[in-house]
Amino acid sequence: MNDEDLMKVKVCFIGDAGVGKTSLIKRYVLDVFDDRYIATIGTKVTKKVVEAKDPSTGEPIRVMMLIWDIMGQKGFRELLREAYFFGAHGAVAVCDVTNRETLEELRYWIKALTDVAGDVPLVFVGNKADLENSAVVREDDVKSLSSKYDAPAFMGSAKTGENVEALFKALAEKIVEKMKSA
Ligand SMILES: Nc1nc2c(ncn2[C@@H]2O[C@H](COP(=O)(O)OP(=O)(O)OP(=O)(O)O)[C@@H](O)[C@H]2O)c(=O)[nH]1
Ligand SMILES: [Mg+2]
Repeated sequence: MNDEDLMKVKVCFIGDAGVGKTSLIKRYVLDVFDDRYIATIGTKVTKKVVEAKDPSTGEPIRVMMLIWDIMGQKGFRELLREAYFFGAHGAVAVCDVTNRETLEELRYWIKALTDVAGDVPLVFVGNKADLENSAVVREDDVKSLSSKYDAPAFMGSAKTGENVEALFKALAEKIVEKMKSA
């Protein structure tokens, strides 16, 4: 199959500044990690073909993801939401497990997204799970929020790579499932 024939979907990474959105995308696309923090200004779009399984048939599927890495500075959320979220098919909601406020803030990120893009499939990630000693957000905390949106939740780490592939696959599958049922 040519790449031109692939289903193309727009996916947004949402969550506060510093939670690790850029790092998760870099781990997935380039398989690298950097300890330095360089805040994203505006947005950066990366393409990657995600290999997953059709949830209804079990057949392998390939989805071309246009991954929108969005700046987490809250001051820009309302200002830029139309530009960022228009036409999104799904989103990855990222919090930092060492910072409880970043989990609470996800409600507002999701509201901004769904106001523009509608009720699109979501996947939740409690990132920085490698920092066990300073973690204040537990898997159950992330799950209790994600269940309100009927979304899967993962504890993950851009640093170790834990669950990074899994979260992209899970989102691809949710998006395909939703498109088929529409
Ligand atoms: N220990 C650890 N550090 C991480 C992890 N993911 C990201 N970081 C660090 O957290 C900082 C912020 O990561 P970014 O990926 O730039 O965060 P962001 O969400 O893109 O931030 P904005 O672009 O400002 O919205 C960087 O110093 C990263 O190295 C992780 O899984 N574990
Ligand atoms: Mg960033």
